[in-house]
Amino acid sequence: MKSAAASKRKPKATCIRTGGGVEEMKQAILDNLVCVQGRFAPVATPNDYYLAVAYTVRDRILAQWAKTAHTYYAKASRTVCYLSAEFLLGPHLENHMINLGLYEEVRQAVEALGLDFRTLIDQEEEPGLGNGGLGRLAACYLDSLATLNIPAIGYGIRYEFGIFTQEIRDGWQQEVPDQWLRMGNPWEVARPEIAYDIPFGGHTESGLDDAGRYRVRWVPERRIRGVAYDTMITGFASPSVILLRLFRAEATTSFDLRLFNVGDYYGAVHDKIDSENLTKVLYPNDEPFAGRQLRLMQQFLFVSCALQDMIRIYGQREENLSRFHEKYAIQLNDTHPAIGVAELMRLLVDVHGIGWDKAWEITRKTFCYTNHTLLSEALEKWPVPLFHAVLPRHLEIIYEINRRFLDDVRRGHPGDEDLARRLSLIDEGGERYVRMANLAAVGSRRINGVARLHTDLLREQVLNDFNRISPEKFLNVTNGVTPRRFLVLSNPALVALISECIGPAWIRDLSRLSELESFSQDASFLDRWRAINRRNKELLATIIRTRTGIATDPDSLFDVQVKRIHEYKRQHLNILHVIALYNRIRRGETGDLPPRTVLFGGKAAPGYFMAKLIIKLIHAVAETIHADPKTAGLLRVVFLPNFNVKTAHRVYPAADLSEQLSTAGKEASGTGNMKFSMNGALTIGTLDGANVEIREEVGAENFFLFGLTAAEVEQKWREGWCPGDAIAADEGLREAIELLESGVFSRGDRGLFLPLTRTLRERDDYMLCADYPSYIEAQDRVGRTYLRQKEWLRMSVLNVARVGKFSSDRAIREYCEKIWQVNPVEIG
Ligand code: F58
Repeated sequence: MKSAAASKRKPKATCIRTGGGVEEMKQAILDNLVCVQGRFAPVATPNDYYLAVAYTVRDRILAQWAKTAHTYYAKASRTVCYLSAEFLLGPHLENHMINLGLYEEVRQAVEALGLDFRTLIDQEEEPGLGNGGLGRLAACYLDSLATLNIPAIGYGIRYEFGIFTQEIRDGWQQEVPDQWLRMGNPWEVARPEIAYDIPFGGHTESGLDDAGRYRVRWVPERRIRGVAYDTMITGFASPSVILLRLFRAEATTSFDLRLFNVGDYYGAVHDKIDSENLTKVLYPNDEPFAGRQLRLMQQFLFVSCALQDMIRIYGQREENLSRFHEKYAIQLNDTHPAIGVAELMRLLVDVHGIGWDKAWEITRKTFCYTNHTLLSEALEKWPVPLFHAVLPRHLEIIYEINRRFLDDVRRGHPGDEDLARRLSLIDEGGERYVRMANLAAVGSRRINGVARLHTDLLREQVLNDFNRISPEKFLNVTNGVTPRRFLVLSNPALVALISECIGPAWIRDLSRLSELESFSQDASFLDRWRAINRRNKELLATIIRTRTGIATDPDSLFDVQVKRIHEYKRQHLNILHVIALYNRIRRGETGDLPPRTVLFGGKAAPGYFMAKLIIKLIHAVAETIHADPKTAGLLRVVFLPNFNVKTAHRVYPAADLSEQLSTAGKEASGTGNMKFSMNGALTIGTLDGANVEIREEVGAENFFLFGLTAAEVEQKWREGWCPGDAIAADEGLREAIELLESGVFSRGDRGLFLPLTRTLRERDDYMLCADYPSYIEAQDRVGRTYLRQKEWLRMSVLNVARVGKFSSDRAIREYCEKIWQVNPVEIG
């Protein structure tokens, strides 16, 4: 037997699965390479090593996840279920390293193995399971839920192909399938035992049950299985790890044995292939709404799986479902999961035998709904025949909800048939539609918009009638973004400087950035601030050069607009300014023009012709400008292809100017605007979405405002908006449009951009011509201010110091207090 002294001297046992030391992690990487991946070092590729590191980090997460799950189970905590058809997560590895506080250790372990850390990080394919703002917001909220120790789970769809990869050929967008799963996905755990058979189609039958109660039975035509895949979400410096549970469609039986036995092999596997198609691909349309059957089926599959999963978990502790709403707060991320209202009713009434009234009470107390758009063309409404073919029982339930709801409305507002018609869940003015926003509004306890202006407009316009009958349901929660990904991960040098000055507590409490204000006059601090921005621009310039071949000058003003391409976002207004600059350069009027690099990025919906033409326009203008020697050293225009989360990490920290140009009243919030400001870029923007609040926070003097207000836009429409007058009144605008029509930018082809110039001249739905003069004037102010570097830097620091409100932590706290009534839970 060893002596007590000897056993004390024994080094502490280390664990290569959970240990946080460099040596343990080095061992774990090599171990995973062989034992998990079946590779050996001499032939391992960078991707093999990336996977080995990912498994190493994942092990540490799983250990924490087990603790979190056990705590939530033991404490039976009230849980937030965030239902979203999209989660645009972005790459995981570095984010987890930061959150776990293991960044340096992992990096050292990787380097100790003789590997290049950056090469390895760059191997990761990002899960692009979203179109843009809405999906990215869901991902930011998961980060904050985990950081704040809120019991939560995200439910969504595991698309095999995420948002397409954008390639540019001859200036035109080409879509290439996104094969993010090609090399395997180390961040997910398949849960084949968590699977639900989801019915589709068929018909319903009704009758009395043994107890004499009226019951409806849905006899579906087919079933498709939804299988769970779990992705762990870590929080920053937090012990809790929450789950994103995504469902993948599979066939309920792999083979139709009847067909197989008669020798029809292909027929036998057809159903399998057909079923799996359901979650194959993310619909790449940001707007407008396209009523595709497959889309409705996708929505129902994940929502039904999610609700059945909640009922299963609830059933582990509770006997009957009468307190379901006490256990869960379900958030509908827009109307894509709104079918959940009818599905929960079906599960409660048809499957679990609860009476209608009690079921409706539970349902209404469970759901809350976030609206993300004011564009009427983007509102989801399904043709009744299509809806009936896919979900016949849900259509009956929706009719019944509607009948009772409209009875109430008529009792409260006798004689106001117009009101009842507008509130109805069914649009009956012509072809009949199911209105999903109305279903979500009726079935929810709270309804929120995503910025103050947006919520005000929701109440005044899109959901005005709901606001009339239930004003107490409405509230605003202005969006926020996670400072971990969009600052700590993307801009480490700035983060180091900030933490050196005010300590690191701001990362969990962004309002503390205000302590930076006192440094905004400190010359040596401003010098360091400038040097960091300059270095970030150099890095971006290298990326631009590699991807586009265009050389840009890091000393020029980096003027950036990155977001989905859409007419309402007005990338073409930006291009009109570029053309105006070009005209000035040609005339030699370059006096107060700082050198500029105008950078664009963003995808266009594949079927959106105008958006694709805007991408072509940007390329065409760039080509002409770059071919003219007069512009050398003064103006460069770049379209950075395939803007995604990974690229975003490089873009926001390198921007000087953030372009937020939407026509007032059109952009619900915007979140890119927050990411830019957080990294020290100044905003040129309209009073739209969250720009209003950003300007309020950073101070009007630190924001370049232009354009009509939402009320003025409305007023102009009422007065009869006529772009011709605005064009006639502004020489620069006339000149720019005429130049576009002259073929100068299209190798003499006068017709190429006519669809754009014609809409500007004839309709100008987004009022570019109305806002043009004030935009140009604001851009002139930008140029002049940029030449006064000291002033610019001071404004930049103040933007960062005052951006604290736009952390997703603040937003999630508001959801918890005002909407969900969910509290943090201590883990352990
Ligand atoms: C966006 N919506 C809003 N929708 O446009 C933006 O103002 C807001 O900041 C953001 O939501 C977060 O609240 C948006 O991104 C989509 O991408 C949908 C995807 C599914 C199809 C319909 C559009």
